[in-house]
Amino acid sequence: MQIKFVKYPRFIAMGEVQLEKRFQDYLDGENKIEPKDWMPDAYRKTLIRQISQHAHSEVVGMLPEANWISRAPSLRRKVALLAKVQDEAGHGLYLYSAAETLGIDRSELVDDLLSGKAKYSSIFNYPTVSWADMGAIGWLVDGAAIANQVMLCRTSYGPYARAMVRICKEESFHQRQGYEIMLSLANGTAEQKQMAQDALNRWWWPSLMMFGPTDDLSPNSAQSMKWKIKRKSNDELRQEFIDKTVPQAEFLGLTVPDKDLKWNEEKQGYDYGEIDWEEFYNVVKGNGPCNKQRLADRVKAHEAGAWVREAANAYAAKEAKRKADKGQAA
Ligand code: BYC
Repeated sequence: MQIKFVKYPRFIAMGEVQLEKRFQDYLDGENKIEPKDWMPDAYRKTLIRQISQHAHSEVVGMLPEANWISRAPSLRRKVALLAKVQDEAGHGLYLYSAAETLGIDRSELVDDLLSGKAKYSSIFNYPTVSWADMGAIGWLVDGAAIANQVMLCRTSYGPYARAMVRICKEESFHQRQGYEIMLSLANGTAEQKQMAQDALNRWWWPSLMMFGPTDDLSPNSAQSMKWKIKRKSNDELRQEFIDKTVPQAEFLGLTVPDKDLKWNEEKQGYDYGEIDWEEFYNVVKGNGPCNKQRLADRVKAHEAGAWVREAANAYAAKEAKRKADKGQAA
């Protein structure tokens, strides 16, 4: 039998410690937490932090690719890239909605992004300098995103898990879209192949950084794993991504830019070189190559969209009044 874990009325008399124990037992029984269920404050805060950072990443993630929509080399490529970028806007919206079920207002989350207070994925602070970067982003960045997000389909918070199922389906198309661009370039002229190699050289290490710091230096991981928000650790996911992606690079005839990359028969996985964590923390702190530009672009887009928000609010107020007047008349 499933125990529905609500604080009231059954558990209202319980102390915080008892509630937390019941909460953990409930999670250990592989049950999902839903918005109206009781949850520790720290669980709520962790989810708001992670889901909103994820939403911001999707929204900022549109910028490096949007740069190439008007320069895609064919109508087919343009349509696919446009659809991908639109999907990312949609992912941002599902995720902001999931965060709102935890009792926070979307405008507060957006303000935190625009003021530079909130984090978003480090990967989107790198420039997209050639068409091959669209291939590398789809293949590597969306590939890394899938590795991370498939486990989030089983995360313990219901609205986040359900949003992730939908997002992952779309991410698979994004990854194929990117890999297909890489395949065409790798099988094209020597110059095109070189473009693909150059993109791999620049995106490989930042893609590995997407998984976050190593497990021993990840302050949030232990608790998030206990609460089953995260199902696999940063290092586990990074390893899975490398093991899946290296053969794909070989198939393309491209070289992964890591002289220490080597198959390890015993662990049945690749050993890889040291990640430049100084670069990672520098980017996360706001000093990456494009941080300032990305935020300025988001602020500009938000200001330009003010009239849409105002119109939607005016319409909602008008509808509410109409319903209230109708109710009074009845
Ligand atoms: N960049 O204790 P840790 C996409 C922060 S969007 C920046 O391991 P946690 C896509 C971390 O937030 C991809 N910051 O944290 C979109 C924490 O700081 P705070 C985004 C990072 O949360 C468009 C601190 O470092 N995916 O797929 O347990 C086009 C310590 O880290 C990063 C998601 O957001 C980073 N790379 O684990 C294409 C997935 N890494 O908050 C593609 C959901 C770490 O304590 N998020 N930090 O100040 C997660 O799964 C987890 O939040 C992370 C980090 C694995 C990212």
